Amino acid sequence: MYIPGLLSLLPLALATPIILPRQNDTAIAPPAGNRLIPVVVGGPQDTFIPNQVTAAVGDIVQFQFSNGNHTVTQSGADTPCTPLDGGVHSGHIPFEDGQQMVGTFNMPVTSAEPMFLFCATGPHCQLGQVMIVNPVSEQQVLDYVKASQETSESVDGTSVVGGAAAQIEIANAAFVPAPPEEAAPPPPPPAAEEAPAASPEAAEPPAAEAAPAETPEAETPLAEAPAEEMAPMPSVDAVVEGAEQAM
Ligand SMILES: [Cu+2]
Repeated sequence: MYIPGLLSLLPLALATPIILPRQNDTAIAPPAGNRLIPVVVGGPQDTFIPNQVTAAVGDIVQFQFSNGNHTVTQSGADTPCTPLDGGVHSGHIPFEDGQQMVGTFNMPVTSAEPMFLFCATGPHCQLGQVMIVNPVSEQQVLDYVKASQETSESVDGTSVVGGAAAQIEIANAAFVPAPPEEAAPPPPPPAAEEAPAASPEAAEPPAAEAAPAETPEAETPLAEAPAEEMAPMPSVDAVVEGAEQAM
């Protein structure tokens, strides 16, 4: 009675494929549900980068907030730029010039279904600062961006839901911050309006004189010239101006 029962399992065991780990793979993806997926929020432009990610249940999307002041806020598929009831909201997380720590929002992925996210700051959503976790297609991302751009304004989120705010060192961030914004430029001198529009170009020293000096080097086969003795590379401007002189 025992043995026939065991034998009856044999066909099932033989039919089950045996998957051996492939140890020669150079890059072994971590198991699903165990990944930290970085997404950069803001920066020189009001964007999510990337604006679509594929995540398994249990993965954590780590939003890293670059320059500006942004949110990660969940909307419905058909209600762009408007918070979904009970949806994820990070609150507004700023990044200012010189900051050495980067604000993050770690969002555990709880569903493999598409998840629609936008930034609720000002007009950022209308500018296309939206993304989808687990989109069904690239077209769905395009459609969501376009639908967001067609809205007239965003609705802000309220309380922080669906993740945890934290910080990482900027050296470990997935982005390089935008260069510090310069102080407001000084007002133009009063006489500026009378100056011809072309005066800045005319005031530049002509670079054409440098071009003829390059000619002998250009005729020398590069391979024979030791690198130490080569003349410095002409600037792009000098090359362009030299070419213009030759025409
Ligand atoms: Cu934003």
